[in-house]
Amino acid sequence: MAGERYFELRDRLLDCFGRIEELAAESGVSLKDDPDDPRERLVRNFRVAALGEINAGKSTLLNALVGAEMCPAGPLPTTREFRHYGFGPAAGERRRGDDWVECPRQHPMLETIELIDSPGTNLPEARIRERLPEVEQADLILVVFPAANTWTAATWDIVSALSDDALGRTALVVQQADQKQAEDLRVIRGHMTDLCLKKVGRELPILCVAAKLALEAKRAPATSREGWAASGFSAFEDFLNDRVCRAPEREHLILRAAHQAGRVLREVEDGLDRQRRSMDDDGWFLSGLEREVEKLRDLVLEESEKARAAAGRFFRGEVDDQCRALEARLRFLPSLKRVFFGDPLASEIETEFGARLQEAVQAFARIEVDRLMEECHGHWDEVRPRVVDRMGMDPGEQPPMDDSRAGLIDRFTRRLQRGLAGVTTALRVRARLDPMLRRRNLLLKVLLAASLVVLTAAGVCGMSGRDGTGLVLLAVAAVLAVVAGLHAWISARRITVAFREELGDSETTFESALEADHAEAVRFLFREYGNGLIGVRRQLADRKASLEPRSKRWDALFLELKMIEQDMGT
Ligand SMILES: Nc1nc2c(ncn2[C@@H]2O[C@H](COP(=O)(O)OP(=O)(O)OP(=O)(O)O)[C@@H](O)[C@H]2O)c(=O)[nH]1
Ligand SMILES: [Mg+2]
Repeated sequence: MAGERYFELRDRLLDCFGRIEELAAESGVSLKDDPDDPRERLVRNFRVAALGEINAGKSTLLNALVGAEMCPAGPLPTTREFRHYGFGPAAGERRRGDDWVECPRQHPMLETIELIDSPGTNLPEARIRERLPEVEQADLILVVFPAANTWTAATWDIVSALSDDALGRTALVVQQADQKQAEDLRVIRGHMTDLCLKKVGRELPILCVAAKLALEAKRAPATSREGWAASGFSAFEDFLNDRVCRAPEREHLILRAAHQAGRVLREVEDGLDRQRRSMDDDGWFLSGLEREVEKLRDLVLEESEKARAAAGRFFRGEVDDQCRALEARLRFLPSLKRVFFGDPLASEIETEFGARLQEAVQAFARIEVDRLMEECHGHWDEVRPRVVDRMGMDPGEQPPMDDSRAGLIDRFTRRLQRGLAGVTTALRVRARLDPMLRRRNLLLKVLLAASLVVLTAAGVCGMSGRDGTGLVLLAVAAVLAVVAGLHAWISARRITVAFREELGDSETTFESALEADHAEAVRFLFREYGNGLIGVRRQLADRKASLEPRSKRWDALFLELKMIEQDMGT
């Protein structure tokens, strides 16, 4: 098929160019607008127009090209309007004005070469000149003369009317050459060349063909070998092929399109390079932010001594409360009851103290989490606009800590309470209280028992009439009871003071036991906070990963374009 190689190259180039643009769009590379995109004209099919007098054989010539009876032809004036044959379903035929018909046909040749048939130049109603600007757009204008009459004035007038530019794309065809001898044709050529020089001042290519024979040969190739040879159509098709492949304007267009594709490809390369660099920079920027978070965490850890001092205050408060509770329970009457029915006070105080410390730690955790979250929010408010501004990604309005505030407090508390178990054991509340209480109870018991024994003896003396002895013993019993009361009061104070002192000394034990767990809890909270940036890192990694296949596509397109350029040069 005429121009097959050219159209194959053109289609490869257009396809490659399209994919280069797709890659540019996907890579976010904005391309400069080219108001003079050669592809608009390149994508247009090659157009061949036939002009000439009635019965010159225009329609038969075009039919011979496609090898089918596509254009109506006959001995009477047949073509009465311009008929433009392009590729498409025949049902799409439609008129454009009263002298132009668009005639789509499913013939494969029309996919690349379109044909324009015209009414005879000497047909009275034909408005050839009016349509001439449109016909001049064709890539090849064939002016057809019947071999029997190559000097029809109407047709030569049209040749004279063609623009200089269009003349560069014009050839004269002597049709029905089978009706003339070779010698006659030689003379005819000579006359036509002279006439051409006279009319337009330049020589135009002249081709002699017998299209009817060529058409018959194409339709029945086996039986018409001689007819094909006599038709001179091979030379005509070679000429057409050469025109399609070497038409200077088309050659120029395809070259420009190839250059433009190369330019766009370079722009894409620059764009991908820029993106790669900017992603590396973004990576550094993120590392900077992560270091900031670490610094903030270390600052918080440095200041945690203050926070632990606050925890110490909590501890002191609890010790005071517990001492007051202890003192109240060591009063004389409650003590009396415990002397005779057993004394679980030490274990009660230990359990209560443990529970109060748990509560204290929880309150401390609440305050700490609030303080740390406030720090994190403050930092996030400052970091977020920087990330949006720099990377065009929004890391979210809130620092995306996995847990809610309640969850964080719970985890923080649990971590601190791990250390608290050790503290409670180290404080040995029960072990400290127990011996003191036991000593006190023993003395109380002895004093009260002695008082009771003496009281009983006083009663016996009274009953046996020894009133003097009875009274003395009664006094002794009273003294013993008073001593027991005094002992209860004094020992209660002493135990409370000793208890307070011993627990007070444990404040540092409490603080240092919290130290490691508190630091770990702070680190854990900041790890959660720092995870907010992991989402941004992940997005950055995805972006980076998407560059890899694009770079590979770029390489493939580069090679493809080079091969097209090489094929264009051969
Ligand atoms: N002998 C011979 N006759 C031909 C040849 N080509 C066309 N004819 C005949 O010439 C007549 C006119 O052919 P068309 O192709 O219809 O001519 P046309 O220029 O399209 O004519 P209009 O459409 O009327 O303007 C037909 O009867 C064809 O059979 C040829 O190569 N040799
Ligand atoms: Mg015709």
